[in-house]
Amino acid sequence: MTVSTTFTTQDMRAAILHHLTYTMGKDADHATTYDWRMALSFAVRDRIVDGWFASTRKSYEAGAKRVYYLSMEFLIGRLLQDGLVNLRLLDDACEALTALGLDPWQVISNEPDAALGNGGLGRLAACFLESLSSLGVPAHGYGIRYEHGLFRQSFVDGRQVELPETWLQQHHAWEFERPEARYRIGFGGDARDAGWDPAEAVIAAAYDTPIVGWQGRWANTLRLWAAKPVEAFDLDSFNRGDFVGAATPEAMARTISRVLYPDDTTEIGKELRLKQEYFFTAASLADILRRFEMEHGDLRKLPEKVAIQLNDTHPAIAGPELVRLLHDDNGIPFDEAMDLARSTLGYTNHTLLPEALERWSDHLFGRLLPRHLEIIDRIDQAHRATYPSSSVTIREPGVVKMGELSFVMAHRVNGVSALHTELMKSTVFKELNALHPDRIVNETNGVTPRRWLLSSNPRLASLITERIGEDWVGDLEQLSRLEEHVGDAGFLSAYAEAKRANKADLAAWIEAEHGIALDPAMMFDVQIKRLHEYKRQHLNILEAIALWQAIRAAPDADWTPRVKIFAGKAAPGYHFAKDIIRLINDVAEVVNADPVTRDKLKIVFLPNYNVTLAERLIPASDLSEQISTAGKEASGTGNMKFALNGALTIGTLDGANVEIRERVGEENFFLFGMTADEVVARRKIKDHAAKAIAVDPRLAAALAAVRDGTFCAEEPDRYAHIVQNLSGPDYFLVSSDFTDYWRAQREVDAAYRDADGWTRMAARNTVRSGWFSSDRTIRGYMADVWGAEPVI
Ligand code: NBG
Repeated sequence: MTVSTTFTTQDMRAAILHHLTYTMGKDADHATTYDWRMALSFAVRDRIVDGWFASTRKSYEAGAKRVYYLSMEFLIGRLLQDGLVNLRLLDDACEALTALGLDPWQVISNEPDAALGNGGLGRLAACFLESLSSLGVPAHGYGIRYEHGLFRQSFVDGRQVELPETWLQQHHAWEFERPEARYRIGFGGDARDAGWDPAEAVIAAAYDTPIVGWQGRWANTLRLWAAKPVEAFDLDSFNRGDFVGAATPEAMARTISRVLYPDDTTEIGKELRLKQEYFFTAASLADILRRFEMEHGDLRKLPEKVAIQLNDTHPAIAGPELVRLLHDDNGIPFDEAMDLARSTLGYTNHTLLPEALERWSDHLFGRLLPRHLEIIDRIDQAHRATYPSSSVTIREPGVVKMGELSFVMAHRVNGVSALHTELMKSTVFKELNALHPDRIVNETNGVTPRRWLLSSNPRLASLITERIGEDWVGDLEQLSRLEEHVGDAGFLSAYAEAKRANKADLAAWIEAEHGIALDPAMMFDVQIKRLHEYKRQHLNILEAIALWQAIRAAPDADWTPRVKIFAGKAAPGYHFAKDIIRLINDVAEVVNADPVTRDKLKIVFLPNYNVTLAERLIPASDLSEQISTAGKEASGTGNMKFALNGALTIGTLDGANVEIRERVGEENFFLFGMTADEVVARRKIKDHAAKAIAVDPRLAAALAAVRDGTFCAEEPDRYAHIVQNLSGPDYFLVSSDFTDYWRAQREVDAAYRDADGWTRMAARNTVRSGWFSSDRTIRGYMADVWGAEPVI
């Protein structure tokens, strides 16, 4: 079923022109870039569809176990280049477009970046779908077709401004609407003995996007649900002249799939959010059971044929909903229904931050989902009856705890890095782990090498292929075969040249888009991720301020020129994080204008961070900032992308940094800061921040500059609260880790001055990062959680 290799540039050209004419209804003389991009997308999509059907047929023929990945977020980014790369049609497409007189990259980059996620959790889901397809595992992703993805970020006077994101304003080339796949999803009303009469309902309507794997050998489906009204339109109201009233049902229903909640660590306790969660989970389960019954019939075989993974607690309602479907709707005894549901479900925890473990008021919960609340109480009672000495509860007076619910209703619970999994066992799920010692497993995150190396870093990818052939694309651990080349001067200089060229491209792009000139010889020091106090962008900017002050004090010393590049969004309601963005922008303005330091230190905050920008930045980075307070970053996946692309990490022993360091070698990693245990101990020391500041004059001076308005003369007090925080409570221990961070940064400077030594370290990062492929992660889930097998 491999995609035919006989598809040529000629065929591609004909296919593009065909779709331009008959799908877009344009002739070549009047076509816009959008028309050409859509025509190309349809031409590529055609190539995917045959393999997609074949995969579906094979899954049915094999009667294979299917994996269902339920996630509120799929941060898929652009799909055209992905499709071209995985089908190996990129060269043909570029040649065909060039022959048609077009700039291929202009056409390919016309695609909007589908931002149906906030950050790592959503991007992980997208990498997993691609790996599931590359491995040939029958799988579906299920999520929400948000009309508006994550907000578009711009800066006004250095401040973050949020604008609506409009990816669906243009037709989405990759999706197929499925009018036959519609489910009625109820809310509210009354629970009655083993039943439920919802008071209102909406329709969940399916839209399918094929996700093609490496070499087009397999394609799975991402099914996203849009909410629609049961009755499209209230004609009575309209005829009475009440036009607004007539449109109300539609507007109310649509609200459910209108926007992605712009927060990835704290939950907004909103009714709408709970509705979104139930909406997509219930639609997905109904769809899963429909497919299962068609194929296998006997619901008691569900766990043999179906594995459902809950991506964080957002779909946690799947536990009680599945019990409801099995028991209320299909008459299976309650306890058996509970066991069947548990054997089918797995739960992935992505954070230990207490504010992110969802809790709902039982009042709200009972109002929206009265029958589910009853079921949850029965689950809770059953668990307590089995473990009478335990104090674990799912429901407490006033609240329903989704973390506990997910744990109790899943046969496997996993963390996303070794450290995170151990912390889960010893903190949030300590008691549950003692009751169910085999339930928690670790599945360290990974990233797909197709997008994050082959497609986004073609220079490095070709160098690797030149040396070891191209099997590494489907088996990333083969990168270790490059180990012997790391001693080879020819390889190293080609490696350095690829990085240099990537940096030159990025510099040219930044100059063209943002008018900031960067010298590619400077070290590109990059921190890109959501803004959060635990991720400590403020530690990074404080170090930049201290460095600026040090350079000013001794301008002729032997400084290592560097540019600090930041990108990332803050949740709109997270004021402290937004102030950190503004501080970085303010500092950048002053530092970049300083003639004394200009050639040695630059600071750039690129707006509107998204997957596409990450693909641009990571291949061009020298230094990867992974500086979270130890114990707080569950895993990280950006850290893996950087290491794979030959950026050295400066980082704490947090999340997957620990495993990255173990694999790339401690001599190829700049470690600093307290460990997770030391963090806990340090917090107990009275005045820990003040004590740290008292012994480090650099930190004191940097904070003083922030405090006295050096970066905001027009409003000197603008950042007083930040300084106050870092001098007082400093929960994330920025001040206490500063001194060691400064030390590690100066080691980075020294290492970078030895260009050959640096390249060797960078190359070792690439060569030893093969384990961080999401193919490896998926194999882990298959073996430890799903019991699923590939079908190719
Ligand atoms: C995030 C963690 C990251 C981790 C990703 C993917 C949430 C709730 N968690 O450290 O913060 O890499 O999940 O596992 O978004």
